[in-house]
Amino acid sequence: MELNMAIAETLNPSIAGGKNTPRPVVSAVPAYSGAGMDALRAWVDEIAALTKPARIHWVDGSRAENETLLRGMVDEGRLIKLNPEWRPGSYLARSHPGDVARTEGRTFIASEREEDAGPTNNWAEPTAMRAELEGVFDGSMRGRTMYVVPFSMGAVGGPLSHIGVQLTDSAYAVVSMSIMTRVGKDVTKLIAEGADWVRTVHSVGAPLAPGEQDVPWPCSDTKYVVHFPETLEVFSYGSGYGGNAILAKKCFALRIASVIGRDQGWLAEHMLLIRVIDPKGKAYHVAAAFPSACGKTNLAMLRPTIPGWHVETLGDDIAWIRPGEDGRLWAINPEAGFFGVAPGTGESTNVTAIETLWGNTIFTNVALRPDGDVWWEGLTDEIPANLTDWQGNPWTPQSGTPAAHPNSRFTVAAAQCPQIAEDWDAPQGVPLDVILFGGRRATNVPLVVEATDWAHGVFLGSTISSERTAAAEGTLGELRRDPFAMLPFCGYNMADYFGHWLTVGGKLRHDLAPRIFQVNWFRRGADGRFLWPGFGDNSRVIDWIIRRISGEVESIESPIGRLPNTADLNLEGIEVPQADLDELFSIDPTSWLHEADLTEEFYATFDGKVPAALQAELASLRYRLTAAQAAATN
Ligand code: OXD
Ligand code: MN
Repeated sequence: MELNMAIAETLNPSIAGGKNTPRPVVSAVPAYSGAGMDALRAWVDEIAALTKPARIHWVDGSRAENETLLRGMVDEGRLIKLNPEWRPGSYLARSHPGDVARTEGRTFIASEREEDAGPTNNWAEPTAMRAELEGVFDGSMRGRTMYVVPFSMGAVGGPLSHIGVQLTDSAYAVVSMSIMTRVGKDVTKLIAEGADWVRTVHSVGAPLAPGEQDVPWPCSDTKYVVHFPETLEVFSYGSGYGGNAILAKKCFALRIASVIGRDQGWLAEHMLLIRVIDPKGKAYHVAAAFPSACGKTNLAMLRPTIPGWHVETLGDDIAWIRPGEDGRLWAINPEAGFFGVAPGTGESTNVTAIETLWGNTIFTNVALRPDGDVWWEGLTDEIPANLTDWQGNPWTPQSGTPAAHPNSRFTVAAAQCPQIAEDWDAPQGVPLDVILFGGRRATNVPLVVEATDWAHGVFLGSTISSERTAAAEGTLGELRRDPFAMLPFCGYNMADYFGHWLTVGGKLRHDLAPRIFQVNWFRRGADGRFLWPGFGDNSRVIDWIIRRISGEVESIESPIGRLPNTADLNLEGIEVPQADLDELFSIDPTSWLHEADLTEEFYATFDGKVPAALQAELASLRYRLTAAQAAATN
């Protein structure tokens, strides 16, 4: 597909890439000038000289351009247009069966010093990695269009925002980036005017020989997702899927931004962001970190079951959080869309998400209905007849495989969410009142516990973990550590990251710092039953938290933090037996001492770098637990 050929120009011959490589045809270069623009063009030329695309298109972010791209992808068989009667402006993409998720094993932090990547990241020596990448990217875009995608995370030009450019040979990545970020010429203008920007390069790694027939989802068996934190660059190769291709998301807004935040005194977090409005109309802002599969999107779009409470969505995945001059923490959602997991999202679990997906959505790897709409497990109780599965094969419940891939996704603009806050993209963000850390724990961790102070809250964040739920993922019941839900997303040594959290806390006004709580919706009774109904009823926990920070209710001291008096929980309209409530908050000092041993083992993996303040938290936790154990046996 040729875009905007009327304004095509021929590229600087110096980048033609040798006698056998025809010069790429270039379209839609914005007419800005200045040193910033020169630097951008020089970089585009440099990457084009390496990757040797047939065409280069500068994305202007216009609606017409987006429509041309989508139409082209349908014509080329890369997207299926859904029936506009059910799902206007929406498309289905089917990935290669081997390209269905982020590839953590092939994700690298190429920092100068190995210890700056830390034990939770794959480290690569940067000079050697650059040489390796030059090899794999050499000619990787042959026969394809290289798109130049200028994007802003946060409102364009906002005080908490950052900008970047993604070069990609995937039109799917371009249309996805256009939903997930603010893409357009106004970003290029900022670059031309001298703004700092992050360089990201993406290739699906499937060059086309002349006349070669393309496939709907090109990708490569060889994959790399490499971050250079010192030079703020990302190189991703071989995958067209999600976080491997939408480089603004996990690669930039978390891994690279966490490094920028470390250096500039702010936090890039894997957190949802909501505004909770109490029955008196007072608004509170809550940021919450949850590992995958812990109901994060559901909480981001919570519909409280208790009368009088409202939740407005601000973000579902990432928050950038900065101390303000007023001594509070201010947060933005840097993204512009939701890239959510489809399976399990349904009328009964997340009606807001379902309403958000009414149209203008790109679905990937979900099932197709014969009427041209989509379906996935959990969307409806009833399974529609004659489905086509995510790989394009006829499917029935007897097929023995899921109709939609378990990591199938929807990509949709945040603005389509019916409960999005009116000011969700306000450049200055919102002041945070509460930070939540959650995991999926069948045992030990109570429904909610309040940190005694900031350092204790950081300690709680550093110990987030979930039990492995299936033998295939490891030993059943074994803890999978996911501190701050950032394990795969922290761009530097996580021990330094814990220290950075302590430092940021030190810059806040003691009385205005957000209060930190740990939550666990997933505790089970001895009979294996969930003890807490979850979903909309999680608003009852938020209600207690808000009344707690407003000074309306007292808490009970326990060895692991402050617990609610169960009589203070608003349980009107639901039946939770007192025995279940007691079990939800029961603390067994012996198993908690074992938990403390596991935390010590985890901390030991950081070679003595875990901050002394957190070691002190661990020591005092043990002291309190030992005292409680002694009291229980006396
Ligand atoms: C995501 C993730 O895709 O956290 O958001 O894995
Ligand atoms: Mn996420």
